[in-house]
This record gives sequence, C-alpha cells and structure tokens, in this order.
Amino acid sequence: MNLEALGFGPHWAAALLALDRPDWTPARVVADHRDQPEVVTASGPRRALLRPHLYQDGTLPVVGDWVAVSQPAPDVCMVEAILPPRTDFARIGAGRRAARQRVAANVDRVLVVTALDGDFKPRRLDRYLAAVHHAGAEGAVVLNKTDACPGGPAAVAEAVAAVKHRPCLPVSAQRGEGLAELRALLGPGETVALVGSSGVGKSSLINALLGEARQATQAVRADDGKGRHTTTHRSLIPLPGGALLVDTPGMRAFAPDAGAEDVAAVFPDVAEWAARCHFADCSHEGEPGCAVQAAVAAGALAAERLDAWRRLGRAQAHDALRADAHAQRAAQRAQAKLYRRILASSRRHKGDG
Ligand SMILES: Nc1nc2c(ncn2[C@@H]2O[C@H](COP(=O)(O)OP(=O)(O)OP(=O)(O)O)[C@@H](O)[C@H]2O)c(=O)[nH]1
Ligand SMILES: [Mg+2]
Ligand SMILES: [Zn+2]
Repeated sequence: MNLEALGFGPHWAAALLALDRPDWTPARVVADHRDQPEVVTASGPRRALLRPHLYQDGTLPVVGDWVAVSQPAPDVCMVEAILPPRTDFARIGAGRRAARQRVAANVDRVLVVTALDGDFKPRRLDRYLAAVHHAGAEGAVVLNKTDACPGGPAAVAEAVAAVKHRPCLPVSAQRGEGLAELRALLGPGETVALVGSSGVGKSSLINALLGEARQATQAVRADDGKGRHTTTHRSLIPLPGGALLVDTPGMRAFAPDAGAEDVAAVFPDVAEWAARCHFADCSHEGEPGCAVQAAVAAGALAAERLDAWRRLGRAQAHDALRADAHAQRAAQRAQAKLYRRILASSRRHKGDG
C-alpha cells in the first residue's frame, strides 16, 4: 500500500521519528469504529486496537489522524500514539456531555453541505464555519439539490449571495451539475471532509464525484424532509483525482469548538468595523464612538450581518462555557480518584508497618 497516496510525506516521517521508537510504523485512520479504528499501514488495511493510555488522555484517534502503530503479536495492530494533527475539526457535545469531540483530523478543507430543497437557512452554516476556522482548515459551502429548489434559479442565486466570505458552490449531486467546480476545490493529496445535517446529500455527492454508488444513501423522510442518518461512521475515501474525501454522519445541532477569534473570522465585515470602535471591548449596543452602529446607520453594514454575528458570538460563548464547566468537572473527578488512590495506598503502607 502506498502511504504517499494517503498523504504521507516528510512532515509525518519527522513526527514519527520524533517519537524515537524505531519499532513503530506510520498508519492513517481511514474509518472510525469506536474502539477499533480501521487504519491503513504500509502493508495494507488493518483493524487496530488502542493502547489504554489513549483513553486516559481523552484523545482518541479519528478519521484522518496519522498514528504510530506497533505489532505486539502476529495479526495485532496496536495504535501507540497519535501524531500531532495539523488540523483538528471538533465540536462540543450536547447537553451535559459537553466534552470536546473530535470529528476529523488533518483535513485541509471542510465542505459545509446544505440542501436547497427546503427552506434554506444560511446562518446555520456559521457555526460550522467557525469550527472549521478553529480547526485550521479552509472552509467552503456547498449548496446541494439545486434541481429541487422550490424558487428555481433565482432562489439558488439568492442563496449563493446569502453566503458571505467563503467560496460557495451550488451543485446537484443528482444531475451532476456543478461537479467540475467542486472538483477544482479537491486538490490531489488534499483531505476534504463533508459535514452537515443528515439528508443534505453528502454521501450522494461523494458517489457522484467517484462515479459509483460506494456510499449508502437514503431518501429523506416524506413528512418533514429530515434525513434518516444513513451514514453511521466516518470514513476516508480516495478519489481517482488524488483527493481524499471524508464522509461523515449527519450532525444534529452543531456546537462548534471555537473561540471569539473564529467568530470574527466568519464575520470579517463586522470585525473590520469593530476594530474601529472607540472602546476595544465595545459591545456595539450604544456605546459612544461605536463604528459598527455607525456603519449600520450609514447603510455600510447590513443590520442582518450584525444580528447574525451577535447570534454566533452568543452561541460560541455559551458553548465555550459549557465545555469549560465540563472540563472542570472531569478534572475534579480525576483529582478525587487520585486522592482516593493515594489514601488507599497510604492505608496499605500503614498496614505493612
Ligand atoms: N433532488 C435531489 N436529491 C438529492 C440530491 N443529492 C442527494 N439527494 C437525495 O437526498 C437523499 C439523502 O442523500 P444522502 O446522500 O443519503 O444524504 P447524507 O447527507 O449522506 O445523509 P446522512 O448520511 O444521513 O448524513 C437521497 O435520497 C438522495 O438521493 C440532489 O442533488 N438532488
Ligand atoms: Mg451519508
Ligand atoms: Zn462598537
């Protein structure tokens, strides 16, 4: 198996060398199956096991990761370490399970896919784009199902115009329209993930790009147009042109792993005005010398942009707080466990004496 075709190069060779374990070899994770990821090594695909310390570190390998593997016994492939990822796309879990959840690693670009067959909500894309920026990857928007857009070509054009500051491609996986433009975003050797809600056509797009029905797809529900969560695990799929696509299961509410600077990156128009406000911590809610409010009043910045920026900022702050609280609880639990262990061992020692 040619690891170069999966993106192996000097960077990863050096990262592996730095671990100073000549018995470990490189592999790329190509499918997530909970505790047994599928990896590709120089000698081919393997189901791998994970070293227990990886669970303690709380960072499990995900699709796209480069890992160091060993062979502790014939036919056993053991993931020993994750090579530090160049990009790391993640979200914050829902509710009280607010842990950071990695989605895909070492992706050069993330295509945020949505469909135009229902009512199109461009602002739903902002959260994804914030996480993409935080991950260190390029973001682009794909508007699929142009063939089924109720308002026809005019509505498609309106939807494209509503996506700001990121490349936006209207496509139809079904009719094969817009695929040439999409292919132009998929450079050889690049890893490109498709993310978005269930039923928007991520797997259909991958099949259209492959020219074969590799990934399972399924019609959306007739009553509410929602997807049926057809794709159940993430996988890496090489395209004939040399790009590596990551198919992902449709995500429900998406809470981005992102910071305030990523919100600014999604709204460079608002951020540019905000940089000119009199107060560095201006909330643009009536402070004197507010350049943002002045820009809205002068018609230089649409009020919707300010609203959307506020919504994303609030969501990001809320999710970051949830994630912090979760991390704090986890740290407390770990500390309590450690304390109990120390106590138990000191009792044992007293018993010895
Ligand atoms: N009309 C139309 N339907 C499409 C298009 N692309 C996909 N579909 C249909 O949309 C449905 C859902 O497509 P999938 O590819 O399974 O969607 P997905 O995003 O992979 O969904 P999950 O795997 O559940 O996340 C299928 O019935 C597809 O045939 C398109 O361009 N036009
Ligand atoms: Mg799918
Ligand atoms: Zn201001």
